[in-house]
Amino acid sequence: MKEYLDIKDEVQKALDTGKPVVALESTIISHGMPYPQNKEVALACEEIIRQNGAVPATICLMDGKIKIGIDENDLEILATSKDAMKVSRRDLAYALSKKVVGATTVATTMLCASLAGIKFFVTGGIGGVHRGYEKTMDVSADLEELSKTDVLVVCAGAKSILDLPRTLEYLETKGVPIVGYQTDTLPQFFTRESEYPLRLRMDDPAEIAQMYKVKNDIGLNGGVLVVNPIPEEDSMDKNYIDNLIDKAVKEADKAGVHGKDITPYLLAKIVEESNGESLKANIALVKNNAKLGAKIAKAFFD
Ligand code: PSU
Ligand code: MN
Repeated sequence: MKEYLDIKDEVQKALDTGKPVVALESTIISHGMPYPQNKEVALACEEIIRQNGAVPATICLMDGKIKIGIDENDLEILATSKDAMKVSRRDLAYALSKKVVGATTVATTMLCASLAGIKFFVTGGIGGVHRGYEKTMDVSADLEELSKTDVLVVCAGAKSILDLPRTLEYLETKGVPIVGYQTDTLPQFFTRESEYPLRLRMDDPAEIAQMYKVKNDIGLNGGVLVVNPIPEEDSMDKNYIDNLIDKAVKEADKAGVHGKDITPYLLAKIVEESNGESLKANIALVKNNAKLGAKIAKAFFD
């Protein structure tokens, strides 16, 4: 396995000396945001993680290796490449054996982080049960990964491109704890609240770190999902964004987009239709998650 891992020195050193490391995914860079904002956000998140006392490790695939921690040159490739492969769990062996440039999803980033011994991971939104699931059976591999891989994931909830109640049910069935950070309802990515109540709430990063320690101590397998609402000043008007997402979902259906292409298609449509306003919100919430993720990781090792 080691021959497939290319761990940056700084990251390896932090892992060896019991310092907090926070992983970041690359699908958000290659397939989630346009250039150059994708690159700017990736750099900003790494900086925020450092400022909050942890070492960042952006994860991707290059030259037949899983890169754990990248440099600016790698980032430029991920941010500009038109044919970076969106790599979910099922694509991982293929992408490594073919030595393609691979952007890792939440599922694959969790898996790779855990192979490297990283316990914390920050992203924007996770995949979930798609709307129209009854017809398509489209459930993101992210949920299955959360059920079996020991990584704590910080996100801003999920977008209503998904069937949110079914996503919550799925995670409950799979035994994934969802911790609302300073919230009692599932944050809906662009907005802070939703009508979907959460059962677990914690208001302090140290409390979350403590819970994660207990989970590890008792050998409970699987991830923890921490949902962190977008900052008040960056949140969008709920009606406006919900309507726009409804429209995008209908257009995707009409255009026959499905499978792994549907999430990137919807993300791009939403940015386009909102004239970039949604992108601003997206950037703000990812940075906000980077800060919380680093704080939890730091508290875990203190
Ligand atoms: N949702 C977002 N932004 C994203 C993604 C999802 O709001 O960037 C990306 C993540 O990488 C996630 C992936 O893991 O899309 C899910 O894709 P799928 O639904 O095909 O599993
Ligand atoms: Mn899918």
